[in-house]
Amino acid sequence: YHNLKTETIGKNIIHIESVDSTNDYLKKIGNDTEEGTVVISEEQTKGKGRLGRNWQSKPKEGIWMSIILKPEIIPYKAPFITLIAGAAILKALNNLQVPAKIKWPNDIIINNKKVSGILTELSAEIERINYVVVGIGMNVKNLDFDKDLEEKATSLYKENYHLSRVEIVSQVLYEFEKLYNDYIKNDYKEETLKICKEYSAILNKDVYIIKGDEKELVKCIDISDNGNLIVRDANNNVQEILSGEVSIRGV
Ligand code: BT5
Repeated sequence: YHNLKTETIGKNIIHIESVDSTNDYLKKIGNDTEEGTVVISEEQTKGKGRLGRNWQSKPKEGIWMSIILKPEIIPYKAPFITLIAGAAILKALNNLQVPAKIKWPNDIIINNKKVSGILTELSAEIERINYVVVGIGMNVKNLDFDKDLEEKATSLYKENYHLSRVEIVSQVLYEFEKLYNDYIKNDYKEETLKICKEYSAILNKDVYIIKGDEKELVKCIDISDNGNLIVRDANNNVQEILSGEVSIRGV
C-alpha cells in the first residue's frame, strides 16, 4: 500500500491471512487502537452482514476490510458514515471506470447485482462515541458464488473489470478520507449526498421497504440532509426511513 495518498486513514494497516470478521477484530482492540487503523484479511470465516446476516468472504477473492474511527460527534450522527463509505466506494469505482450504483443505504451494485456492502458498527456512551468500525466487503475476483447468491451477487472480474485489490483499496481509502474529514471537521455533507443521489439505483423508483415481516410498496423521492431515505407511500404520505432498520427490494 506504498502508494496510499491518505494522512490518517490507512496510516496503520494490519494485513492478515484469516479472521472471523475484520469488524470483530477491530472491535476487540477498539479502545486501544489509533483512529484510521485499517484491517484487511485475505479471508473471513464468519463475515457479517447487517441484522445478523452472513457475508461470504472466500480467500483472496475480494476486499474484506474494516476501518476504525474515533469521531468527536454525537452518536446519532454516526450512521451517516455508512453513506460516506458508500460515496467513497462509488467515487473510487468510477475513477477506475466502473459504473457502479448505490442501493441506499449500504449496497453497491453493478448491473443490478451486489458487488459490495458496508457494515457500520458503533460503540458509544450516551453522548459520546468510543469508536466506529466501518466494514467494507467487495467482490473482486470471484467467478462463482454459492447457490443462494448466484442471482444477486457479482464481482468486478465477472463484470469484466480486471482491477487489483491494492489499487481499489488505495482509491477507496483516499476518497473516504476526504469525505470523512469534510463531515467531521466541517459538518459538510453535500458532496456525499450529491454522490449518493447521482449514483442512486432507487431514486424515483418504486421499491419494497422490508422491515422484519412487513413489506411496503413505496416510491423513493429523495435522501434527506441527515442521510435518511424519503419515500411516498401508497396513501400518498411522505415518510422518512432511517437506515439500519430496513432492507430494500426492487419491484
Ligand atoms: C452488508 O450487509 O452488505 C454488509 C457487508 C459487510 C461486509 C464487510 S467485509 C469486512 C467487514 N467484516 C465483516 O464481518 N463485515 C464487513 P447486508 O445488507 O445485510 O447484506 C447481506 C446479504 O448480502 C446476505 O444476506 C446475502 O444475501 C448477500 N451477500 C452475502 N455475501 C455476499 C457477497 N460476498 N456478495 C454479495 N452479496 C452477498
